[in-house]
Amino acid sequence: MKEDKSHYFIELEDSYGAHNYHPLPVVIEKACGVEVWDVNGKKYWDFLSAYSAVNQGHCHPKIITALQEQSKKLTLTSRAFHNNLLGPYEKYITNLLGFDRILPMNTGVEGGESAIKLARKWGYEVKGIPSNQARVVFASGNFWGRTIAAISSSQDTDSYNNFGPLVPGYDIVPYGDLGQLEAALSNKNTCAFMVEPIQGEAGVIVPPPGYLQGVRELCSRYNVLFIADEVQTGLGRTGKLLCCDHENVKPDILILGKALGGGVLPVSAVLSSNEVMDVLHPGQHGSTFGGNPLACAVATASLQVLLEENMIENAAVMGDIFRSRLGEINSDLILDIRGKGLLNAIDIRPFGDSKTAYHVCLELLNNGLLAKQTHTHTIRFAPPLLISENQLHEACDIIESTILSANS
Ligand code: IF1
Repeated sequence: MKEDKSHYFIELEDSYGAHNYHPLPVVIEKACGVEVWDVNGKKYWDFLSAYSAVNQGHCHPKIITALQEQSKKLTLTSRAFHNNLLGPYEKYITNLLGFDRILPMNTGVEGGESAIKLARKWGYEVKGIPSNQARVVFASGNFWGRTIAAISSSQDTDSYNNFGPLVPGYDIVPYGDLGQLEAALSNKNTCAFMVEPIQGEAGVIVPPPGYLQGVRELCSRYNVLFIADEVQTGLGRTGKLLCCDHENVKPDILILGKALGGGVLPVSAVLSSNEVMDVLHPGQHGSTFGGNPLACAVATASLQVLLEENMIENAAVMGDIFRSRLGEINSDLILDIRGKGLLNAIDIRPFGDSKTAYHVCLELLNNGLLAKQTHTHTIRFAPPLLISENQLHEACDIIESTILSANS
């Protein structure tokens, strides 16, 4: 019996790291495309993609080359000086996505914080909201990161409990409910509504058809900025370049992150119009690493491979096949199947002696597929967007056999 090398690494993390996660018991050592290998050499299909930060597949050669080549020349100047990568990247991404300007940041939550700062300042200086009275509306079930501002909009006690005092000036409305949204937007002090086009952490919650068009119309009617948090849903994940594209809706502010860094660097971006971006003047916002040349090179390659290798269309096609395969699984454990493109989830009925989605994920792990549960009963499935049909069927065979045997 070969020794399991995982324990050594798991025990080191347990001894020396903060216990802010409860990972599945697997230690990954190598990855390529849709596949990862643990320290024992066992292969797994990656159906989490680092929560959609690896849309382009692990260690994509073009992205790695961009990282390697730029890192030999120039990695960081700070914004105290110009560099020869930022301007071309800013032109490329704003033209690609149809916005006037980009505010380059690093993590997704910095993108959210920056968007809220922009919206509040626009509220005071353009909409005319009285000083310190600006309100931002969020949808129930939202998740946009772990900073104090982000957890202040959360309804998940684990996210905010004992981290107070929280940020004031927030209102929460039910996700998908345009009537209650209108009531909140009609408040003259409301400057923005920040929403995920599909809620990721909440469990891949897809809003009713027409919701995003309704959001767009109401935000325009009440002169409120529509902020689309596409950190998880953006960049091809749902089978369109942006999830808002499913309803042909353009937000006033777009937040990108995760896969913008191609799975190799934290890169995020806030994109908007001149009217909104022009409220920012030198010294009013910034970031040491925001817009650094290495991130610009990696983000450019990350966007190019999505388009050049047709990963977005592939996500749409493979997503349809994936959901139909899940629908063919003859098991009463599956209570719901939902998603768009390659952002999907299933709800698992509690089974056996109080077994839940977590136990199914453990069995999937044993059978060679990595997926993670969220909120006890939901399993999110989000493989890299370049997955082939053959790979998808192999993975679906594992999911099917695992679910059919889970309750036997
Ligand atoms: C964790 C969750 C996903 C996000 C959306 C902004 C951010 C995220 C829609 C912030 C980040 C990450 C955070 C990570 C796990 C993961 C996650 F389960 F926590 F909620 F994806 F669903 N907007 N989501 O999903 O981006 O600052 O992390 O770069 O905190 O455990 P970040």
